[in-house]
Amino acid sequence: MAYRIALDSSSNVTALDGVEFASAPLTIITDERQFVDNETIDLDAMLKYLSAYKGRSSTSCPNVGDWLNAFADAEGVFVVTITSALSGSYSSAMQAREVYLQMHPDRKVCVLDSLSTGPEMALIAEKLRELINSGLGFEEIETEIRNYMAEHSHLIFVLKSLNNMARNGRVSPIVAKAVGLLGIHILGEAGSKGTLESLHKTRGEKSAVKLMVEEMKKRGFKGGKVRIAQCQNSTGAVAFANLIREEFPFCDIHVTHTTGLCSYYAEIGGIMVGYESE
Ligand code: X90
Repeated sequence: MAYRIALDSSSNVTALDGVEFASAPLTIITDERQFVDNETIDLDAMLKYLSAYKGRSSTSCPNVGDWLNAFADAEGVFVVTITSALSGSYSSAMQAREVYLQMHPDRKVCVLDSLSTGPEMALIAEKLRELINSGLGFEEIETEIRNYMAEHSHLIFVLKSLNNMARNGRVSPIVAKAVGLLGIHILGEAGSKGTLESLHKTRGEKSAVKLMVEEMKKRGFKGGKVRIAQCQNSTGAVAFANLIREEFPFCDIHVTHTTGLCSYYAEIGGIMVGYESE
């Protein structure tokens, strides 16, 4: 059976070597413009436009058709979505699954709610690729990946602004109130129910990245894989990566940039980190 991996664009993953892969786009919407989070998006132009724009803005998840396009014609599809606690992407992928299985009753589609987003989804996709290429059957892969997601993959992040999260009601008013204060960084994680949980409010990025490493270790990080997505903050991301390497010199770390959806919500300066625990 030929397998395919489909992620929504909140993963920031635009290509995945060695396996069939597709991304289903989310969209960033203002009263005047729309930015579809696919390979055509001009991120610098979007961020520049948004920082000058004073009106309403929001986002929307992939629709059923977008997901069906991402499934293409595969015999077996593994789908990973952004947390269902904050987006309709999971529910839309489940509807696409129904349609797909009606058209092709002999095929298989497994839709996984990441209860997270960004670089944790990238880790899940990499693990799926490893499982697929090791020749396991569909159900075995599903069991293994659910275990990986429940026990070993995590998301932690530091953000300089939560304006767009607050504006769209995706974060509690208590958390939202703490931001906007000059120089305050919010350190948070994807909680077990798939919502944003705030861990620390701290002044200055240096202390924020240090705290991030400490929190990772508290959660069982012992030098496993680390995937970083930054929004116009490669300096901060590299400083954080170097801090990890001081303690874990052989750690497998990759730094990329956020694409449209995560750039909109993590905002300029944001650093998102997917990591593995033992
Ligand atoms: O369906 C939609 O319109 C998408 C809504 C997405 C809302 C959340 C995006 C979060 C992006 C911000 C930091 C990480 C928060 C993680 C919480 C689990 C990145």
